[in-house]
Amino acid sequence: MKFFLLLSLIGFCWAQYDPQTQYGRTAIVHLFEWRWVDIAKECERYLAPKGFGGVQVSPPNENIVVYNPSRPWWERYQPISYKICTRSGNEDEFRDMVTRCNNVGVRIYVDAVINHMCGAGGGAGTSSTCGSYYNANNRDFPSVPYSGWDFNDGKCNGEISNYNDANQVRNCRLSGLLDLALEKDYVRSKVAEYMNRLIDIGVAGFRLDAAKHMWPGDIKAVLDKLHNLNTKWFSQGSRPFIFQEVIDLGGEAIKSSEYFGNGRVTEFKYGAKLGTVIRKWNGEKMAYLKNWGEGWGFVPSDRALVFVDNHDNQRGHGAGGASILTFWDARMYKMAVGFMLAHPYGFTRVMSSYRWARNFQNGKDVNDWIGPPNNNGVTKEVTINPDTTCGNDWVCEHRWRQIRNMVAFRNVVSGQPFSNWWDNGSNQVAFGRGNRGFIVFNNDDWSLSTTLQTGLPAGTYCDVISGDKVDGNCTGIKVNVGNDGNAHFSISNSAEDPFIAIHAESKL
Ligand code: AAO
Repeated sequence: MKFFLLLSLIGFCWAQYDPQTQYGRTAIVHLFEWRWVDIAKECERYLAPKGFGGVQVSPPNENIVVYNPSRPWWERYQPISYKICTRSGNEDEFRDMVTRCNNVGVRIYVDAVINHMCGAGGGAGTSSTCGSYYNANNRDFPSVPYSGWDFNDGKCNGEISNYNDANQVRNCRLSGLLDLALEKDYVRSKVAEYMNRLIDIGVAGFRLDAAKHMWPGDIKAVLDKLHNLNTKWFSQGSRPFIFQEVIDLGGEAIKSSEYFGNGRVTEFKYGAKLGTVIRKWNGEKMAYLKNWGEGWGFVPSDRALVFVDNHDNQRGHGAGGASILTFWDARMYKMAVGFMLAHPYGFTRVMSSYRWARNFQNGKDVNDWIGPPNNNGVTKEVTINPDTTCGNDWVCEHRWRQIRNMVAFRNVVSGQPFSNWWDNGSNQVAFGRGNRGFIVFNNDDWSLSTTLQTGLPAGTYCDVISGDKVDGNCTGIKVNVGNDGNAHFSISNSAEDPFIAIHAESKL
C-alpha cells in the first residue's frame, strides 16, 4: 500500500513534466513545417531506428492564408479554426502519422496556438487553409465558434507595448493577434476540446505557444480539462507532456517560474548563452561551462526544455539575439548541439530546418518570413539523398552524423552523473557521464593533445563525431582507454569537427 502510494505520488509529481517518451529515448526533434506524410515515413525509416524520442510538429489546426508576403511560415501562428487542416496535411494524414509514429515508439507533440486567433488586420472571407469563413473585423470565427465576446478587447484592445507590465503582456495583443479571453469557461472548453481531440488521436503532449501571454491560472484551468493519454500506446493514467513557450531572459515582469506548476518551460537563456560561449563573445570561454545549468541562472533542470535554436530565433524572430547558433554556422552549431546532448541539464529538443534565401539589409534578414520549400504554396516532399541527407532544401540537421550520433550518446548515458570535468582554463574542455560516455572539445585556436580520465572501462572506442561504428569497425578516429580509465586525445584546431565523443555502445 505504502509502495503504491509512493508510486502514485511520483506519478502525480512527474505527470506533466514527463515527456512520455519510450524508455531510454531522451531527445525530441522539431520537424518544422514538415508534412504529416513525410513525418510518418521519417518515424519509421529514421527516428525510431536512431533512438529519437519524439517529434514536435507545426500547428496542425486551420490557419489564415497570407499572400503578402507569399505564404510565410508564420501564417500557421494565426488560427482560424481547430479543424486539422493545414499545408502539412489533413486530419486523415495526421491520424496516420500519429499512429505510425507511436507504433514504432516515436511520440508526437503538437504546437498548440491557443492564446489567440489571427491578426486583427486579417480581414474577412475564406482565405484559410480549409476554406473556413472568418471575420477578423468583428472577431467572428464561426467554425469554432468564437464571437466578439470571446476576446480580451474589454480589458485591452491594443498592442503589447511594455513587457514590464504583466497585465499588458497577458491581456493585450501580441503582434496584433486577436487575444482570446481564456478566463472564460467557454473559451477554455473550446481549447480543451481541440486538445482532447488530439490526445485521443494519440499525441503525447503539447508545446504551448505564447504561454507567457496567458495567465498561468488560465492555462491550468485548460490543462485540468485534458484527458489522459490514449491507452493504446500509453499506460493508464498518463498525462500529456506540457512545455510552455515562456521567454524569460531576465529583466521583464514575467518570470518563467510562474509557470512551473503547469509543466516545463522553454529555457531561452540556454541557446543565447551557449551561442555566446561557442562564439567566444563577451570574453566567454568553454571553461566557464563547468557549472552549466542552474549554475548559470537557468530554471531547474527538471522544469527545462532546452534547445540551441528554435524556429523563431534561427531567423531573428522572438528572443536570443545574434549569438544564436544555427545550421548556417554548421561547425560551431554541431559543437553546441553536441555539448547540449552530452550534458545532463534539461530535456533536449533538436531543431530540423529548411534552407531559405537570406537577404541581410542593415543587419536584418528581410527574407525572415519565407515559408517551407514549396511549389506554388504546396509544401515540397522531404526527399532523401543516397548519402542519407535530405533534398529539396530540407536541412535535416537531425540526420547530420554528429547530431544523430549525439542523440544516441544521450540515450546511452541517460541517468549517469556529470563527471570527470577537465578544462585548460580556456576553450578546451572535457567531461564524462559516469562510466558510460566521455566527450572532449577543442574550441581554442591551437591544438589539443592531452591524457584525460574518461571514467570508462578499458577498451578501444569509436569516436561517433568523426565516424560510426559499423560491423564492429570504426569509420572515424579510434580512442584507446587504458585499464586506469585514461585515454590520450589529440584534436587539431582545424579539424572539420573539433570534438570527440565515445560511449559504452561505441566500444569496439
Ligand atoms: C505576423 C507578422 C506581424 C503581424 C502579425 C499579425 O510578422 O507583423 O502583426 O502577423 O498579422 C510568429 C511570428 C510573427 C507573426 C506571428 C503570427 O514570429 O512575426 O506575426 O507568428 O503570424 C514574443 C512572444 C513569443 C513569440 C515571439 C515571436 O513572447 O511568444 O514574440 N513566439 C511565438 C511563436 C512565433 C509566433 C507567435 C508566438 C505568435 O514561436 O513563431 O509568431 O503565435 C521580447 C519578449 C519576448 C517576445 C520578443 C519578440 O524579447 O521578451 O516575449 O517574444 O520580445 O517580441 C532581447 C530581450 C528579449 C526580447 C528580445 C526582442 O533579446 O532580452 O526579452 O530582445 O525584443
